[in-house]
Amino acid sequence: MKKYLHLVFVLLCKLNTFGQTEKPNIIFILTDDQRYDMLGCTGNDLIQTPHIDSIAAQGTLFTNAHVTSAICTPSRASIFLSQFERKHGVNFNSGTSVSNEAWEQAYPVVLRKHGYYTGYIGKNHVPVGKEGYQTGYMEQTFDYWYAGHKHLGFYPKGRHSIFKAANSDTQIEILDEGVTDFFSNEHKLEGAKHFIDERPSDKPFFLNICFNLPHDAGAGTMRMLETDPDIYKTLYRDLDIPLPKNYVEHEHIVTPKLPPSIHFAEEIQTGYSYTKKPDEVKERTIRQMQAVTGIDKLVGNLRATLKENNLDGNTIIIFSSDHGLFMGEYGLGGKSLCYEICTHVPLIVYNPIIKPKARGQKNDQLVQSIDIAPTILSYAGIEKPDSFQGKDLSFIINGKDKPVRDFLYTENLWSTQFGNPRCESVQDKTWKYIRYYKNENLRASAKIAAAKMLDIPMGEMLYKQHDPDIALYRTFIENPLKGEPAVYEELYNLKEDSGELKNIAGDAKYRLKLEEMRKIWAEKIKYARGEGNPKVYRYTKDSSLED
Ligand SMILES: [Ca+2]
Repeated sequence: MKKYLHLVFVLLCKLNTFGQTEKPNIIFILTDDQRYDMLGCTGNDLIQTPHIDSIAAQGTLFTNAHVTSAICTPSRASIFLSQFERKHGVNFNSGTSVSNEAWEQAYPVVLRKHGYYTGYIGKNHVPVGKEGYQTGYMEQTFDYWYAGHKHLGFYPKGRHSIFKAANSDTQIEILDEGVTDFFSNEHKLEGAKHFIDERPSDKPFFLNICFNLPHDAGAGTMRMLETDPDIYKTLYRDLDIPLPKNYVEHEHIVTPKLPPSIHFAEEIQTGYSYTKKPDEVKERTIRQMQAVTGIDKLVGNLRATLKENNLDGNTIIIFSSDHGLFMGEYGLGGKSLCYEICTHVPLIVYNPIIKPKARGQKNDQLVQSIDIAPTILSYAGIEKPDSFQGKDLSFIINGKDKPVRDFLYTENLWSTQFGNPRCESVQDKTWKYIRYYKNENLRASAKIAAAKMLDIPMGEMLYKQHDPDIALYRTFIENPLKGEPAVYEELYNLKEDSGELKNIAGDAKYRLKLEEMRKIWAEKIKYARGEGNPKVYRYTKDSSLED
């Protein structure tokens, strides 16, 4: 009997076509600036996301998932490397790129080394290799590449030549063409880069699909063109869009959320000034909802493609966002701070082979974006590199509920002319402590005034990185560990105050709790920093036109 079974197994293996292997195929969809509440399954009653909701209904929705840094570049680097920013050392203001040595341990590279056929479609916002975005190094570390570095815009053809031959004009539909091309294996899509002639039939695949939406760099450039799919023209426009809970109109701000001495809120990039006016917030909300519904449609197409190709029974789908976004809560716009609106993201994992009783679960354990890579490697049967700082979540997805960690740690090191202070946060399900440092950055308004006076190009003045910036960023990393004092602290009871409205750090009643949280912060920041020098290269190119 054993012999017979073995024969059947061998025959089955031989019958495998692309992706039908013993190891699961894995697809990871990452959206950009999508808040936790921008899905039907996370409680949004207005948005239509049936396909993503269906993945959640058949898999695991993590209801307490947080990123580690709430801004594109460091958050995405953290996901790739399973490291806190304080360890990997790459941000818009760091003047650095991920070194080849560090990238060797990025999870897609590890998957490829272990026999996975790997693809990357969409937006990349992590500079990798000696000349970062310029060299094409990152591209070559995937087998299939149909992506652009930095922002794509809503109409990517004009911004990235790789997409110029696409049939569609709109971002989501262009990326959908890439997904179709990846699965067809006919290499028909002009522009897409294939680094091997065709996919080996006996390999499992990994596909990363990364959007530049609902990010405002995408949604803000929507033009409701005649040629746009209807979703982006008419959907949600007949609804009465409510303002976010805790929204404060700019002119009605009485007490700023943070002291003006540490948070220069007026220096925010103009791209986020729409949060000042209620009508503009509603317009941007509609566009974001349209974009997310467009992404949902792509997810529906993807699942249909998996089914047609008989891959649906062995393909894990993961969905998350790189961080959240203020839409005028507390009178604020943008992101990067340690508040829930910035760090709390949707995280959904659907694995078709898990037991029925583990399907459709909502799990509130404390999980982080750095856990995605170890979870992927675990399902792929690959040991995680020692450099990883995240945890394998597969036991939860498989139906076993137990704590992953005692506290979440998040941080903001993107402290620049645009006014945000450096801060770190630790939290469990009830208590959250945030710690802020002196903000000595030169203000954007001063740079803009000087640029105007001397006719210096604004991009050079605001977005160029120089060697001294590298040194400054290193002090941001190291100084809190060397005793730099906090100049402001916040303590919230998340169970009673999920909106983080009432800072009780100064309340004598919570003195002991505050002291306890400070101790936990000291422990967690040390862990986040890790040991040794960061594995980065000097990369003092323009940081980006926007974050
Ligand atoms: Ca982002």
